[in-house]
Amino acid sequence: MPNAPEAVSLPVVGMTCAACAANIERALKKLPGIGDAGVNCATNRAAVTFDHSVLDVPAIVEAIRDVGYDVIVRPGGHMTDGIWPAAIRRASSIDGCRVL
Ligand SMILES: [Cu+2]
Repeated sequence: MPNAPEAVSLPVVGMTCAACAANIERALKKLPGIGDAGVNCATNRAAVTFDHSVLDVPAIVEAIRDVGYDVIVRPGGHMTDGIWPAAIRRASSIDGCRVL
């Protein structure tokens, strides 16, 4: 019996335009165990469904970091809006796409 797919919505930092979102989406869809990946650069969210027996959240975060962006993950796995301002300031040092 296959495992039910797990869904996460990760806060991504460093995206500046739709091409950034498309880059991340493409990288995520290459991962084994990915059901679907939708990245929204306006909300800075990556919504991913995946098979937990094949893939886990750290591997997803790693894939996003591999293409040059970052994900806000707090120890314990919970993410809150309160940590956004500092994270967004830090994101300005990430070499993302600046061309619009
Ligand atoms: Cu971009």
